[in-house]
Amino acid sequence: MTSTPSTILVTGASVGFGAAIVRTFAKDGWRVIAASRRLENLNALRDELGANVLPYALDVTDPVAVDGLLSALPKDFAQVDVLVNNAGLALGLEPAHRASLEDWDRMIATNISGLVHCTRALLPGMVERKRGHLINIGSVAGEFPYPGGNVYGATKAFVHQFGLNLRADLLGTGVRVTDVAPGLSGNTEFSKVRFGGDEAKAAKVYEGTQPLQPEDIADAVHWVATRPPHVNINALQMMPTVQAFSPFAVARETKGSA
Ligand code: NDP
Ligand code: 8X3
Repeated sequence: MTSTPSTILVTGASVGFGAAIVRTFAKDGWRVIAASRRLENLNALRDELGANVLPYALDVTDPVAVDGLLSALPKDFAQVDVLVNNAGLALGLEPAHRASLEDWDRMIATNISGLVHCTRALLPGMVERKRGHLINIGSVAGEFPYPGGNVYGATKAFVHQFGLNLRADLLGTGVRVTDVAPGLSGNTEFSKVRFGGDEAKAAKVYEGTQPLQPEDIADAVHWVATRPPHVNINALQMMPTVQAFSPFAVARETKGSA
């Protein structure tokens, strides 16, 4: 752990990566604000880990709720050193011309606007204290396109570029920014959410693989957060060993077709 007890705020803390990140930092003695919509899950984390975990009901798509976040925090938790912008989701895997516009809007509202609003709310305090770290959960989907990844992948490309642009703005402030970009990861609700609650379809995504686990991502987040203050990890991309890249796809006319 770093020299003084530090405070971390994790969005999307109720399950998956977020809950694992809460566990890792709480066990390392940090004060942890665990934020997401499902308060009962966050309360269970507090019961499991102790009073250094503060459950906080938050919908990142609600700008008023995000704006009120800082002033609502108790004094002990109000100086946030690390913000992990983890709340996010993918909806659907349809090609762009058949995808739901409503799904697209919700991904943009959560993965982009939610992340931007949380960042804007906490950044001034970090700059004032000359101490802070924004850790954004991107994805390999932000760099590598795949069929059906359309808006989801584009939101994660935004996460990556926003982080780099923040670094340009924050030069000289001491505030760090990192994009942690995982690939195929199991034991979360990600695919269940993507497929509208269809557990069987979600399970197929991981069949016969050994995907990354939430603890692997929590470990990476902890590592980037505990580098010495003069070290900024710009991006950390990770995949399970069973995942790699495909060749370019080429559409060919069959002989005889016009
Ligand atoms: P999960 O579905 O397991 O967790 C998503 C979390 O986000 C939940 O805690 C959920 O909590 C929260 N959340 C969703 N919408 C909102 C909202 N409007 N306001 C606040 N919290 C919200 O997914 P993962 O843990 O797998 O994913 C976490 C992040 O990692 C996401 O950004 C995802 O895109 C990214 N990612 C996932 C990968 C994977 O393969 N699993 C790989 C690469 C990146 P609640 O419902 O309680 O609000
Ligand atoms: C999640 C990984 O490959 O399902 O960001 O888009 S993927």
